[in-house]
Amino acid sequence: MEAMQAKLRSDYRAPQYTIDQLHLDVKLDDHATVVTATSQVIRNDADASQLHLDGDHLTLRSVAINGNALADDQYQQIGGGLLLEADLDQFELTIVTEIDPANNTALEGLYKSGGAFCTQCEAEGFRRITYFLDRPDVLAKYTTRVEADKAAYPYLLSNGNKIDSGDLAEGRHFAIWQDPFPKPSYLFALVAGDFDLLEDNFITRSGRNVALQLFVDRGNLYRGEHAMASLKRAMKWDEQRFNLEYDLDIYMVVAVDFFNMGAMENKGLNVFNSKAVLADPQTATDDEYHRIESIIGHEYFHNWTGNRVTCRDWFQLSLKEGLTVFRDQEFSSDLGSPVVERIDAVNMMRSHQFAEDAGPMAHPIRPDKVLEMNNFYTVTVYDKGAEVIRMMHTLLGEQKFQLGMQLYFERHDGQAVTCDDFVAAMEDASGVDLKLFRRWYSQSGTPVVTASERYDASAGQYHLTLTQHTPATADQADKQPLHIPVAIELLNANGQAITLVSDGQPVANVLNFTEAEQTWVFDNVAGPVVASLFENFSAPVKLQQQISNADLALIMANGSNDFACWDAGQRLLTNEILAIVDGAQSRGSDLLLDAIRQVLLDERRDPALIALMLALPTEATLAQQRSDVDVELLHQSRRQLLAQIGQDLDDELLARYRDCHDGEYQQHGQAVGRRALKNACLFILAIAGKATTQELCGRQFAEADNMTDRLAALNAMNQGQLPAVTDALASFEAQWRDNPLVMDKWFSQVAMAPKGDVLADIQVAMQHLQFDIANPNRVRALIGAFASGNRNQFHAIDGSGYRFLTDQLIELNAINPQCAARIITPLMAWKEVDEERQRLMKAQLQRLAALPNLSRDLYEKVSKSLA
Ligand code: 7MF
Ligand code: ZN
Repeated sequence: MEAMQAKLRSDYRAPQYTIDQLHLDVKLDDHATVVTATSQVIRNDADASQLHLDGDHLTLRSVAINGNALADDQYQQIGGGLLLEADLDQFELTIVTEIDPANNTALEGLYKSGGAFCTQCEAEGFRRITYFLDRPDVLAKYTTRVEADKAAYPYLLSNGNKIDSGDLAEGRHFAIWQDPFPKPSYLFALVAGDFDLLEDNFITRSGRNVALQLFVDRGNLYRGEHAMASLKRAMKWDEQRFNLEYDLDIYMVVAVDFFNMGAMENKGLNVFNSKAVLADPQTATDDEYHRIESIIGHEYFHNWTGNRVTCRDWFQLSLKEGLTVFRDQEFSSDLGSPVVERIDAVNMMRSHQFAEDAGPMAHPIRPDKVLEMNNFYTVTVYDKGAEVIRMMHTLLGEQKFQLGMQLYFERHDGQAVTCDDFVAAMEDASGVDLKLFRRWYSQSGTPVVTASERYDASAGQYHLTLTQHTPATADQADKQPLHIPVAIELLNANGQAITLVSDGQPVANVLNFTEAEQTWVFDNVAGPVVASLFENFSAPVKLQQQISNADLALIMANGSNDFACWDAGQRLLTNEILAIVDGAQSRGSDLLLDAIRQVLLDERRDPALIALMLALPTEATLAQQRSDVDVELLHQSRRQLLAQIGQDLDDELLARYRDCHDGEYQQHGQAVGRRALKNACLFILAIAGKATTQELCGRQFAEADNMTDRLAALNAMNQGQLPAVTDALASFEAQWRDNPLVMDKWFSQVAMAPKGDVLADIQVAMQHLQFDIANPNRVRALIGAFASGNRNQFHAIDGSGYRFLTDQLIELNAINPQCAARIITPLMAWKEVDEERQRLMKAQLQRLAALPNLSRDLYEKVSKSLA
């Protein structure tokens, strides 16, 4: 079947024809939108005589070259696309197609979201709007004329500047938009609807005035203030840190309710999932405030890293995504707490990316083989991609890295380029050799670095030997050594870092680890030291190091580097949980409890960091440490340790809780950190299940003046399964049943209840008026939260969790394949569990494989899982 053919990176060929100008005329109608596309086509390859255009779900009305309609034998419709006789060097191509936006439940191309028309074209959605060269290395200047009913769709938007608008007969109107920058089709956007408009402006560094417009559902203006303020911070930060200024006179952001992802960076007209824009203290948590700032930043930063310089082909996706995630991480870090940002990113890598590397979808950050491109918007391409950029930043330093960025834009502004072009710019601008480093782009898998240490007291020398080994992955058997930057500190008995000296010279604290095995010798070491390796997670690797729990506890409580303290704590907690799993320990050690007590009592430490230090490694992260781990035993052991911490340290936790329980709600860094610590304490106390906690949770739930505190109390009751949770859930539902975004939190609470009959509650929740399987936010909040956030129940030994997820996937497969493919991930991870569960999981994957209408999205994942 042609549609199921994978594409190879090595098969890239420059396009035989290109299109440098496109005029689109879109007459909007629910079921019969008519699109007239007039392209200026140029032949690049003199030998070519046939033009193949991509197309998908289109009804062709007519096709003409230079104004002459083509006869039936001058074109062919094949595999959704269009093949034309085109033995001309240059011509005008006019194609009229008809589409059905109201029945487009896949939410790709042009579709209806609530009452509005909107588009999503990345990666290959433009071909659902018209026949086109729908590939990122074809850059055209767009002019778009939009026409619709005026009363229902007062705003008609597209990329660039509005150059004309007016009224038409029969209550219709039109607007014409012109985008001066050539762009690939995936950056095209069109929106038509009735909105409230929040307006502001930004004066660029060079003094230009940029109009900022945020379009939201009517009645939600005040919920857009935070996104608007975030946008202005992002614009300023990009000028200051990256020397990059916005390039159009208008920047529009539209919030829509039906959206497959978080947001999209369309030139001058970002489209956002409403949950990534709307926030007020009553409905959004601190995490959501933070996430909105970071997504607004991410999409804005794409204007240079993605739009001005784009990808040559989709295998190069990390060129724009890894780099833009790195930039949004730096933005959050510069405006907030660097260590908190780093911990968030590392948690993401360890719990999701390492798991992806270990599973059937393993791929390098620049994949070699792709069946459905939508399946490669992954934590590997995004987050590991950002880690790879970060390693270059570590190796070059900020100054040379910025020289590299400058050279990258000098060379490639207005072009569609490759990851290799980016590395070459970094290399040429800095003089740092990145030849070996490039392997990070082609090799998948998580390297395991093993450290062995020796202290030579008589010579005052410390010897460090590192070996690296990357285990085979599903996609690649053979692995080679990588260029790994190892940030190191040597800590003395007091936990203080000593100066690094080698051969009598002070040396930098980043080691270049490039071979399978390497040894470093440090001089002037007066006594035994503990090596703190991969500080700030200087490389995305797993570390194996013999280090005693006593040393970990010492670093956790007294280390001078915040990240190292957190990391030591995570390692210590992991050791203790696994010791309980293995039956080597029946409870957490005094050493651990003392270290946590010290952290809890530390008045100088940032409360936000303490909150993170009190969070145990997730079951997903722990499961990777053991093969065939017993799901239930792991869950119970982790929970038991948490409950013990709550019981043994109840006074300290309660004191911290009270201390951080502020009066009036404020939305700024310090207040957010204090709420995080307060709620971390409450959570642990709730797991310990003391009667007094019940009251504490109940009071916080009832009296909270903000969603962070209210939801934290509800979540604590729910995870602790305190009796009051039933009433609290009912009262939450009664209060918020008309607000779908808030109801998503309720759906997730229902889905994540740690109890045996959770599926019955989920089935009831699916009947709720706000539940809609066609809305990806609802699906993720309920079904996704169950499969990925309630590991123990998803893996129930009767197979009910697997069956339930599969039932939903079968339905979603026909509605929205992309959404289905996003939530199948937990079902693919059968390697992590015991044989009986493996059998049950594979049986459900077989059920999916047997579907006659299995989508390409699911086919790729299911077939890889069963291979
Ligand atoms: C922050 O990358 C980090 C990642 C594609 C859609 C947004 O700008 C994007 C789009 C997916 C997955 C994650 C993100 C995005 C998409 C995203 C958003 C904010 N180009 Br799919
Ligand atoms: Zn992005």
